[in-house]
Amino acid sequence: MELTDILYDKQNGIANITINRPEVYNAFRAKTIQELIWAFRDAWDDKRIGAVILTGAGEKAFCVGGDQKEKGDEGGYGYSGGLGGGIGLEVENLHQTIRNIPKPVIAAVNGYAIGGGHVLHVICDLTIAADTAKFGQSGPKVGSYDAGYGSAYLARIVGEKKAREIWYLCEQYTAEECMEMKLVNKVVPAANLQEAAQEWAEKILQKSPTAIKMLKYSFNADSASIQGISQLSMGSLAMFYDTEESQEGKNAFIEKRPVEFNKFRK
Ligand code: S0N
Repeated sequence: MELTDILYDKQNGIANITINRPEVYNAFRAKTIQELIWAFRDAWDDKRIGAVILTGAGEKAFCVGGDQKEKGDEGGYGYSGGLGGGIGLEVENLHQTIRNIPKPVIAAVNGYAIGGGHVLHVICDLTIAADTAKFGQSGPKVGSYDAGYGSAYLARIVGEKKAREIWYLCEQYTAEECMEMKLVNKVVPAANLQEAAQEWAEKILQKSPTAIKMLKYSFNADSASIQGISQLSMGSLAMFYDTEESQEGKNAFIEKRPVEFNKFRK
């Protein structure tokens, strides 16, 4: 596959995947998601690989979710391949691939992890954050939501009350605050982030691959039912994206103006 939206390399048993769209804070479009799925599957299939590191290019952002500028007037992200539950992005497939790859995935969060970008780090097995990183959900501000892993699995990590706060208020949280709520595993100075992620990946590589694989399956089993919730979420999102309410959120963000949601209250 010709890679335009991500960087991918494999060294010493570690696969490094970097979302490479820094001009839009590493927001993803349909092609980005396809490339990410391809890279995770390649790492899955490669016997030499024992761990994967996911990060973002530049210093500003890990990933800020769906690229609002690529969303079509009809609401969806425009990818017409028929995959992705109708939203135009195979996000649900990507989430499932990160969950199912039988090798730990470490998110190295180098800046903003917002919206669908935040969901990506939530799904990864481990998160190491730069001390400059910022975390949060923004869907309700821009007429969107992830009512699958982004909410249900998040609640398992931070608890129901905190997960509701994160989604209802759409505020941003520092790396230290995320450490307190157990949403990240470790906070390091920004300059040491990639080195810290490599160190943890190397430690994993010293362990029994079968034991690690079975542990990942076991951790996944308890939350496996969320996959069905995730499919429902993406299916409903496809319908929501076609509404005036959702489009008002997207348009206000692109036009850099205050959003006007009040008229949609029923
Ligand atoms: C990240 C934020 C907080 C940064 O703010 P700051 O520092 O003030 O910079 P800005 O000037 O706002 O941004 C810098 C440049 O980057 C562009 N940009 C930022 N985010 C996006 C984006 N998502 N899409 C396209 N471009 C983006 C800005 O436009 C700006 O470029 P210029 O100057 O050229 O205009 C702030 O930017 C922010 O809040 N961004 C929006 C984040 C966002 O709303 N993301 C999507 C949220 N969606 C959800 O939460 C839905 C849930 C979900 O998980 C999902 C599920 C399925 C499918 C898709 C999604 C999905 O993520 O949409």
